[in-house]
Amino acid sequence: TDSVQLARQFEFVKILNENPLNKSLNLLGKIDGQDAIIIAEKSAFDATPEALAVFTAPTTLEKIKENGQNDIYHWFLANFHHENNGESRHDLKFTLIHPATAKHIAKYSKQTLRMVTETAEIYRDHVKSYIDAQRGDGRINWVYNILDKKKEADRIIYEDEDKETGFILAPDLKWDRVTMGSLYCLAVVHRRDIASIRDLRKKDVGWLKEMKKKMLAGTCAAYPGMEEDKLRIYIHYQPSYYHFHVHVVALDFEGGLGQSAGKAILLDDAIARLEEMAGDENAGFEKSSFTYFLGEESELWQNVFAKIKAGNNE
Ligand code: M7G
Repeated sequence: TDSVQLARQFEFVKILNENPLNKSLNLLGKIDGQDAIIIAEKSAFDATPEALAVFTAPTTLEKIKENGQNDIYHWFLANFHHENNGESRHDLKFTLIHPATAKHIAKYSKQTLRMVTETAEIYRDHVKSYIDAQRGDGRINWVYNILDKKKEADRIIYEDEDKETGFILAPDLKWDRVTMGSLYCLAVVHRRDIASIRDLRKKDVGWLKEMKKKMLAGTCAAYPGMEEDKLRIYIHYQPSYYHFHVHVVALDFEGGLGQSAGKAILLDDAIARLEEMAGDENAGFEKSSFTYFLGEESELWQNVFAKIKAGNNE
């Protein structure tokens, strides 16, 4: 068609924008001496045999390169379509969880989300015991592997070794460690007595502020070109893993639900809330309400909030 002819005449001038999460690319070019723009987007996965071949056909395994491993988690870079792409560029990143638990299967399944408010009473009567149980069953072994330097030790970006106030900063498994626009690192604290934001108290403000400063400085030192005010630092409530950790992510990166209201809380906002809180240094988030979303497949929804909702509707 005429349109195809037109597209074929596109002469590339420069990249206007690129987005690693949407896999989109905006290009400026010329056709017949006039400016032209191409807005390109990689198509979504489909479930055809060809699309799934890289995971189902062992013969394609040689194209897969390990990019990290910790406990039951293995992450890889791979070339999907282009045989001739060589080592230069991967076009697929994937994580393997094995053996996966029922909780993993629930977390990664498509599901309806529900907004809930966790009052201090609901936390005390239902959620706290759930969180305590999560900490016991090996689900955070991967965190202890990082803290004990049994895994990922070679990729630590920064460490504050203080056992009370220190932490280890390392790339998150979500990140390919190459694409600056999707920079994603994780700080895990050395102390093991904080399961979530619920356990933070006014007396923690000092080290939390220091931690934030060191996370910013450590990330920028490790990745030249990165600047402190191009980073977003937040925690999750609810998190998937109940050992206190903080996310540091490129501001450009559009991280979907993990960055949305109802899940992500800026570390600075958490600190400010603590500072403004009435009470002595032992006052903390125990008395607060938190509003967030849950998937219907999650235990918290099924065992706590769905029942509360059913009770309210009786
Ligand atoms: P979260 O807020 O507990 O859960 O964050 P989320 O997955 O719902 O965001 C845990 C973070 O740790 C996530 O960003 C994960 O990608 C990351 N992560 C999980 N595991 C199992 C590993 C790991 O073994 N190594 C590293 N480096 N990061 C991990």
